[in-house]
Amino acid sequence: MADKALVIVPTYNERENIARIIERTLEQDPRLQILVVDDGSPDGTGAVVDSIMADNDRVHVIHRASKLGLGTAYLAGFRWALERDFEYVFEMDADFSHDPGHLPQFLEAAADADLVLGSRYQYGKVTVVNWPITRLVLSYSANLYARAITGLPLYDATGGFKCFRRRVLEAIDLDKVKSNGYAFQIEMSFRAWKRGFRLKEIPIVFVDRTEGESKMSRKIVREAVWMVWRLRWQSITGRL
Ligand SMILES: Nc1nc2c(ncn2[C@@H]2O[C@H](COP(=O)(O)OP(=O)(O)OP(=O)(O)O)[C@@H](O)[C@H]2O)c(=O)[nH]1
Ligand SMILES: [Mg+2]
Repeated sequence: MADKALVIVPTYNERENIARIIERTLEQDPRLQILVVDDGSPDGTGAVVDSIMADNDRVHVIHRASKLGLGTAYLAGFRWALERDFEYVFEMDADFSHDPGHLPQFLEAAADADLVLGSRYQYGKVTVVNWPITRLVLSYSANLYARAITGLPLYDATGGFKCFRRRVLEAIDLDKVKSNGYAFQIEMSFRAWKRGFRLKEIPIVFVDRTEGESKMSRKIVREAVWMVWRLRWQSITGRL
């Protein structure tokens, strides 16, 4: 069979979403498998995954003891994928903001790209549904800012729906990746771009979550504000 693909889904209290997101993901393409990285969700998300796994060998889980953040969850997932024979490695949220229906478009785009990014702002067209205007303005400005400071040629650098070719994850020194929130997305793309990999954005429709609670925080936003300067500095001084 053709190259295997792994969709990594970090979860913290996503009990209402997790079973459906697994089902909707796997039905998109026979090459797809899913790895849930659950941080000991108090609502029992991890146990739901365990029971689904019991009779589906395309479903995998990493249980972590406590809420350690999105970035380290993905790093754990990347390492897990690299220890196995996956050619495509996805990042996707559990809350249906990222529609699994887009997964086949990513796979198609990845045929001639190294990192495919789902974009909410491609060519300046906003494809976000149901966000309060304040959140949209924050996210859009954060992207203008990130682009200005880092030079990353992306309309949407903070989005978290993306597909890495294996070679990109192999080339990046994962131990050096320090950010954990939205900055994590910028940092991974920046490192890929600086190593000369081909980045490609595809438009996605991003829908605000309807189930479960947001984990967005001021701390995550603050981290992104200074991290772009750190990346720029490291890049100039050759320490990236
Ligand atoms: N494992 C793990 N997953 C997390 C953590 N924080 C958030 N997540 C998951 O990461 C994904 C994105 O988090 P969200 O809370 O949706 O963040 P967001 O999309 O910026 O905000 P909302 O959509 O408004 O909730 C979801 O699947 C969360 O369950 C964490 O510390 N650990
Ligand atoms: Mg979300």
